[in-house]
Amino acid sequence: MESKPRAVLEINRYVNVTTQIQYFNHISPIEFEGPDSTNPLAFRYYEPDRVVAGKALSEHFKFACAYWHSFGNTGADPFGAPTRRFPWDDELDPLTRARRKMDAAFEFMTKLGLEFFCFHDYDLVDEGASLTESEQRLDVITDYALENMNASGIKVLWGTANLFSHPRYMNGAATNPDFNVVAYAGAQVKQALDATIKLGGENYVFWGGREGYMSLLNTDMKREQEHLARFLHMAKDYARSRGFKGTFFIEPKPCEPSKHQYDYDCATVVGFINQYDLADDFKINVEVNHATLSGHTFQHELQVAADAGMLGSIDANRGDYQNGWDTDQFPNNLYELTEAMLLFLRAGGLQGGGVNFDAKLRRNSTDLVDLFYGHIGGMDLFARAFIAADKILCESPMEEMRAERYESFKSPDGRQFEKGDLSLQDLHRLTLENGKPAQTSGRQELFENILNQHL
Ligand code: XLS
Ligand code: NI
Ligand code: NI
Repeated sequence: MESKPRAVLEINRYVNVTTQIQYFNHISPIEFEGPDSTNPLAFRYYEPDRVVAGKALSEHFKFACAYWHSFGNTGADPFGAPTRRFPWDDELDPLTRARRKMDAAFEFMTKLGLEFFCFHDYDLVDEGASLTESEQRLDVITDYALENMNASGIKVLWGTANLFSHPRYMNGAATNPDFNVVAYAGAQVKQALDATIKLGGENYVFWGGREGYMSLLNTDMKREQEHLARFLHMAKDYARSRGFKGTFFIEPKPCEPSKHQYDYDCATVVGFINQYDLADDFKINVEVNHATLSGHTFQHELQVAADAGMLGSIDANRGDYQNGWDTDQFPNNLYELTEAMLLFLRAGGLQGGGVNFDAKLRRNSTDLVDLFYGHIGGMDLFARAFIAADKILCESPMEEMRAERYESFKSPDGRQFEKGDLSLQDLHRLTLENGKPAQTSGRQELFENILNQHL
């Protein structure tokens, strides 16, 4: 096992440079201690510098913290009040509150060794009473973010705009039937892009929670989708004109909050990107729980994105097998994630993106330390699954067995078929010549056993 020096772990600032405030002072930096460790605040598998499949684990994953869940989710649900009171929320002034929240976020990420974060515009600071006030607040807080980023080495994996919480978006943002709302959404995306570019964000995400419909009775679907495409082109053109070099990701989700969302799943988004000529700039951010909501496995969604050359980034979490909504739990299923990591490795990893923990604590996990447990578990699981997947690909017969199933296409006729040199009449003639095909087992149980034997 080779290892190489790790840039970001050299961060040595666990107290905010300017304010000296600490929120997690009872927690020391999380270290790798190996599988036998009994310390709940240590990594057992995630060793950032460990080189697997040609690169350090930290480079394969580019783990990111989701600002909205980790520092914004208070545990409120439709049936009950918040269960978590964040200490920084005691500040009454929105900008002071935003700064304290950021102190907490940077202390947390530094202690955990998270090298990236992702944000919505109004995660960083509360939306103001007007567009101008919001813009002024974003200017101030992004200055503060830059100071913290420079001091810690932590970077922005992607930024995005919250185009779903405010009531003005109840009928959609880019797909709203009211042009004035579409324009407002555009203004907000311009500001979110400005913030992302200012912070050196590596990518920009569009998740369209309200881009869809509740009833076709009152909806012109074709027109709304054309508006969405136009809107994405405008955003891309603006960002490029400002020198943004990163990738735009669309994050599919079938429903919730809208009954039917236009970015239903990866196949839908691949079709949309191609149909509207966005393929040079747009790829996909695949979220585990959105995959399962759309009736697919996460593995299926990764494969669809990868096959289209659009596997950009991952929102890591998991759903619940018994209920049908986006529970956004931290990942914990080793078997499923190892299968996913096989596809990740075969695809050559992510194009531009990373692994963002779009995951929230359960409502009854109420301590700040629970944030550490959630992320440690997720990071360890990814590392463990990845190492297992790499072993499966390098040491087990799985790849050969998979290739063998397609062996017959190496025959002269099979090759001709793949090249497009056979007609339907040829298939008819060949079948008359060759007779009935022999039965060939798919060996699914054996494939599953091989996977299990490597966990
Ligand atoms: C919600 C989405 C959201 C996006 C960013 O379901 O996952 O959190 O990742 O807007
Ligand atoms: Ni997400
Ligand atoms: Ni989600």
